[in-house]
Amino acid sequence: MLSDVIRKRGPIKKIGVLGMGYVGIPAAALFADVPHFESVYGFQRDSPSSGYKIAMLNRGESPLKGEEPGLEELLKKVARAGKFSCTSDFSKIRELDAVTLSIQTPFLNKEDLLPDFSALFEGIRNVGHNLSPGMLVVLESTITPGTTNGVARELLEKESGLVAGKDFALAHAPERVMVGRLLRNIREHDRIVGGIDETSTQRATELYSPVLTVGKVIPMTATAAEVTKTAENTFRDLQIAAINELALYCEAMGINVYDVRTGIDSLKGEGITRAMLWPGAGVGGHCLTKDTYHLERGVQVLGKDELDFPKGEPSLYVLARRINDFMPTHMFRLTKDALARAGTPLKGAKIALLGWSFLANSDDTRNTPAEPYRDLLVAEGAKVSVHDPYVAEYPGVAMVPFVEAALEGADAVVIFASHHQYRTLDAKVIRSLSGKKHPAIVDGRNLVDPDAYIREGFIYKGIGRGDKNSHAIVE
Ligand code: SAJ
Repeated sequence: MLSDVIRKRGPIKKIGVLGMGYVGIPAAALFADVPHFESVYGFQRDSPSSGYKIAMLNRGESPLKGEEPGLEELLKKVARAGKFSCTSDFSKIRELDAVTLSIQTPFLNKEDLLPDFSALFEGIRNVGHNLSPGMLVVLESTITPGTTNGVARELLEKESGLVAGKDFALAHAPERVMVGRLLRNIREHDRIVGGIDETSTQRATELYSPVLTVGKVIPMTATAAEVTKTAENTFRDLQIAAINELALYCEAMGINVYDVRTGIDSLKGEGITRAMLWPGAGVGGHCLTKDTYHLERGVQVLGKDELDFPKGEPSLYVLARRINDFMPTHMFRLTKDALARAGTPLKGAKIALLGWSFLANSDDTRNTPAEPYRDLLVAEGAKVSVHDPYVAEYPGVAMVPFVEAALEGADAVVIFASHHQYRTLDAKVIRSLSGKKHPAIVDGRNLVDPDAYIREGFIYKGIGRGDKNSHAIVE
């Protein structure tokens, strides 16, 4: 019986975390900070692109560049205390009681719903190869429903020769972190814990409970945990698509979506929530841009003969993805229209693109909506100069270190991320840097006051600002 094997092994003391990224690094540091956990290994492949993290982490330094309150201090503390170290030697997994995997699970092809599990499978094989009886394996990555009990279990059993649920415990405990608040999210969000059986759920609960301050463990089956995670991101994406569509409607009807949003949001009380999110220039990141497809694939694989759904109708969730993926194109059209009002052709126009990362105040550029937007401009012969206080370089993109350099001679200034550095942008200063009679300002995050720019002779365009987008030009 697995419970006997685990009882013989005793309480969890030594832990390993595979994948030193936005999820794995804070998770490992928090495990290492638990007094009754003896030691934590962070496992990182010593690859040309990310091997540098190993030495940094062993010095107690965080390789994450965005603002992460408390992470640097905690890493220094646990590294100096000798409770946390980073290695590329996966054979050390043999010494451990529990291993978690926080490895990226992008999609190869969204149309065919084909996920790219190559990195995750490599991690699972490394664990399987070094698995011993009584160990706990937890998948934290967001995965297609059915993966834990399916291919992950098979791979571990094949590599180890052991049997899940009999010789070792296996669970899915999806991460729920957002860049900029990694430690707080792990401590304060409730933790979904889904074992392949009751004993696995209990063992995983033993691992996560000590890290939680406000949050509590919510136990369920492994597949329910996979659906919970993919669905919560799918629903968020759907909420964003709903307000983005409303923003497009408001532009067409000549009204301000933010007035409407305030109105709808005022319906409170009686348990009524009208959780309105915010329209914008697009949805990026590693999560909302793909988790819908994990859910879609899950129902196709697990529920293929059971699903009762209106014939020929598209998935609401996939439609939401398409609406959110359309927003960078809409930003392109707003830019083109604004320049046309100034009589400036796109070909040869200088565009200052402010904010390359997908989220405000972060360095995370995964699936940034700014990229498809920039590509559309470049295809039309525009010259795009990109500034982001958190992103110094990006393959194939001309990043400039100072915002003034991007604004110099700009025909249009376009806001894609609402970094707090941009909150103090001044219309007069930008006008003089641009040197144009009627520069354009295209606001993808409702960051600027339209009137302050219109007064200075700018041509203003904003997502959802139908009330301003056809304003009279001030000469
Ligand atoms: N966005 C909008 N409007 C909004 C909110 C976000 O346009 O009202 C855009 C953002 O600009 C960004 C994208 O959507 O480009 C994603 O933003 P996000 O705030 O959802 O950030 P993520 O993707 O890092 O975080 C989500 C969160 N999921 C949910 O809240 C259900 C987080 O809790 C998850 O841990 C994370 O995905 C993940 O790792 O799965």
